[in-house]
Amino acid sequence: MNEGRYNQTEIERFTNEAISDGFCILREHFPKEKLRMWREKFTPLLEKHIELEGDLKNRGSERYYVTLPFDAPFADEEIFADPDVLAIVENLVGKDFTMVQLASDTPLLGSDYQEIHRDAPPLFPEIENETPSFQLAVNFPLVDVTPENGPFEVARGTHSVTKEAGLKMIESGERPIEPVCLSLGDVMIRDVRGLHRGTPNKTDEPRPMCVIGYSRRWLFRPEVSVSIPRAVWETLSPQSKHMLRYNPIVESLEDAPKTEVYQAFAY
Ligand SMILES: O=C(O)CCC(=O)C(=O)O
Repeated sequence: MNEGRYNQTEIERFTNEAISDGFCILREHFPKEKLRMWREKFTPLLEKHIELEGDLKNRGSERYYVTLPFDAPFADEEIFADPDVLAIVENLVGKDFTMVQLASDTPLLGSDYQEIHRDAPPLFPEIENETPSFQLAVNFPLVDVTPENGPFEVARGTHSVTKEAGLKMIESGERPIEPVCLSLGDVMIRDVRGLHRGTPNKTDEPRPMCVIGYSRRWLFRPEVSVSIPRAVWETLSPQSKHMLRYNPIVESLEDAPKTEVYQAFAY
């Protein structure tokens, strides 16, 4: 039973919005103070990542994908097991869904427009129909997202048609690609097939956007995972353990992969 901010009717409304548009937004949902603290802890992680990544830059120039360590402050059930978010996630991808990813996307000054893409290949490329949702991204920024600092752009309804059909809808103007300006605390739940792109950050400040991935119970995504330190695992609720059940448990985060394994990201 959902014990969040929203009642069942409101949860159904968000769910229906995500089914028709490919995404829904819960405004002012996560506590700003907590996210400011995340930003403070994230800054040195980003700096270290940039140093290690060198010339790879697989997300485009001055744009970085950084996995967040599953430890304080990021391994926070108030965020990844938020009751409203999980109620909508379950409506969209079914019971026994799994959490497979906790990471961030950050464009810096010098970043550019990405190619319009999806984050997952079609489940059944041999047919011209799309299925209901099977992979979701829950996004929330660590700063206010403005037209200047590189808003994520997405075209409504393109998750439920083939990529080719979606691109035509964008080209004809039937489904324009629109910037999504989220404020600190806002949360977007999206089907990763919605056609989207990153845009240039024209400011001096990084624009970190967190991403939590949730999948249908049968979907295996070897390109992402959450390395869970045993000591953190022991503190988790039964619900969180169930959701995280396919992820590796490590003795220490030192045993987690040092370089990002999620390299192919655009389909
Ligand atoms: O964070 C963004 O602005 C979009 C990034 C993105 O779509 C990606 O790197 O796949």
